[in-house]
Amino acid sequence: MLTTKFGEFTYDNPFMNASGVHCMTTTDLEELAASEAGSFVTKSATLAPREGNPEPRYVDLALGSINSMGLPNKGLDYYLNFALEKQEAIAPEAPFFFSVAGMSVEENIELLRKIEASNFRGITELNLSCPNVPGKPQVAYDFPLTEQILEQVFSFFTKPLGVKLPPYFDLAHFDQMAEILNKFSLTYINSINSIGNGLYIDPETEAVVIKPKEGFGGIGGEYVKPTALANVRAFATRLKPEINVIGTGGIRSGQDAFEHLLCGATMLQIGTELQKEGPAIFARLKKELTEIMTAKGYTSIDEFRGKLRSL
Ligand code: RRO
Repeated sequence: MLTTKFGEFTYDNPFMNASGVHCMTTTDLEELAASEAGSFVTKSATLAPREGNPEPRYVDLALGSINSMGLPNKGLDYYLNFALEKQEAIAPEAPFFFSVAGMSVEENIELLRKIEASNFRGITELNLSCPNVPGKPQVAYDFPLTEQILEQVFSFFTKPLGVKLPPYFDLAHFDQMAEILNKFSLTYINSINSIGNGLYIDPETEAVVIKPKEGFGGIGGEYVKPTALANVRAFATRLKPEINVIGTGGIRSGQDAFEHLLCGATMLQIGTELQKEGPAIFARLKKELTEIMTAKGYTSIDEFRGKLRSL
């Protein structure tokens, strides 16, 4: 009932983690592989391991989360070794996702060259939207730079590739970014990363709640669902049909998942709510989405995907 075709691949269901949540270590990744998730993605990797920003750097909030992790990760080789070791055990028609996030254009190219040269047979996600490295603006808010990076990448990279995008807030920006993305053989785009540089205040202590960047951090969870739905819808209606859309942002229930699918998403990623509930969330989401579809008389996701009605 929840079977999902994504590019040339087929997954048991559309649910997976959002990169950054429950995917830092091989133990985390093994737990996702053993869960009811349809697939999973690794923490965005840099060439060298990084400690990330000082703690506290992630806080759960009543309506979501705020984070300024600062790209802590164990380095490309750690995740690539895991991927090469484990990919055989996973059906070739349902490979997992590998996220990379270089701190410069040159680092992004080097990361992707290493993946290209390896035996990795999965899907690669280039994160162009990390909001939390002090002094490094998000690449995907710089349109000419984004185009330049993609031109370089597609001059040598031949494996399935997607990009993780930040939220956009203006129809002109959706138009401009979609025009750039449509020039390339992308397998997918993933919308959205956290809404960058929000500020949460604890009124009791009169203080911010995370230590890095004077408390500024990426916002996720319930706060961001309308922005995420808008970005999924905007790109699903502007991108060429070969480019799939992964919907990420504010999915806590089967209803939220259903709405992302109506907007045109193909796979669905869970960040904040996975952090709060752990991998058992995937069984719950599958059950809730199945119940909604059954109540509406749908027997497959394809019957309603992208079919959001206008007034
Ligand atoms: O590690 C982080 O601070 C982080 C990253 Br790379 C990202 O892409 N999105 C986010 O909310 N945090």
